[in-house]
Amino acid sequence: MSDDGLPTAPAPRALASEFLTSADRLEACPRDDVPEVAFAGRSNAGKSSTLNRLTGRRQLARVSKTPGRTQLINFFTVNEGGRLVDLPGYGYARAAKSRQQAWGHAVDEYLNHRANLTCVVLVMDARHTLKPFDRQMIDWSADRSMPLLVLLNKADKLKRGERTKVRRSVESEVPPGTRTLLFSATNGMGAAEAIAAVREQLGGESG
Ligand SMILES: Nc1nc2c(ncn2[C@@H]2O[C@H](COP(=O)(O)OP(=O)(O)OP(=O)(O)O)[C@@H](O)[C@H]2O)c(=O)[nH]1
Ligand SMILES: [Mg+2]
Repeated sequence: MSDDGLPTAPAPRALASEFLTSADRLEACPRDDVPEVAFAGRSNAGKSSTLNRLTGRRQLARVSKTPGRTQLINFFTVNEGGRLVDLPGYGYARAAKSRQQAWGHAVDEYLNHRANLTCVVLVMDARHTLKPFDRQMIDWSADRSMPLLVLLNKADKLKRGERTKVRRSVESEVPPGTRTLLFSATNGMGAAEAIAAVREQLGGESG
């Protein structure tokens, strides 16, 4: 029950998932026979943490304080159907240039040629304004009419007033109708909405 005596909507179930495989290039990806929702974003924005939150598994995807943790494209099978895909972060400055380019190439290929990609979840650090990579992803999605979900992660680090400001500012820069959520992989803010949105993209019931 909520404060006003009305029954509260039940929190949606997490997207129970298992690790499937990793790939370092498009040809090494598993068969493209089920829908995939991919998590993209700058290095250290919290893509892997977000995936863990949405799956209800603390250590499904590897998380690290050091940017550049995720170096391969990681696939997770969602038990109720479809896959979640953890992409290496963009802009990990400390990796050797050649390796940076190799990862970037794999991500580009994945995004541009993966036939079963149904939605991109752009994970951003809510404390930073839109960076060039974020703008590129937003434009790229709009050009292809690819559904985009923007998660303003680490919102637990912002005061309430700052959160509202960030959300409005990002909303003014994304195409109308783009879902933009304040989110925290750490404390679960926005997780219910994000789970519902991802489930819907994977072809399941959003409720
Ligand atoms: N306070 C706070 N910290 C977070 C949140 N999400 C992630 N972090 C922290 O941010 C750091 C990076 O998290 P990751 O999930 O590894 O980030 P990533 O985007 O997968 O990073 P790469 O794999 O390097 O691209 C870790 O220290 C996390 O604990 C959040 O919602 N709030
Ligand atoms: Mg990661």
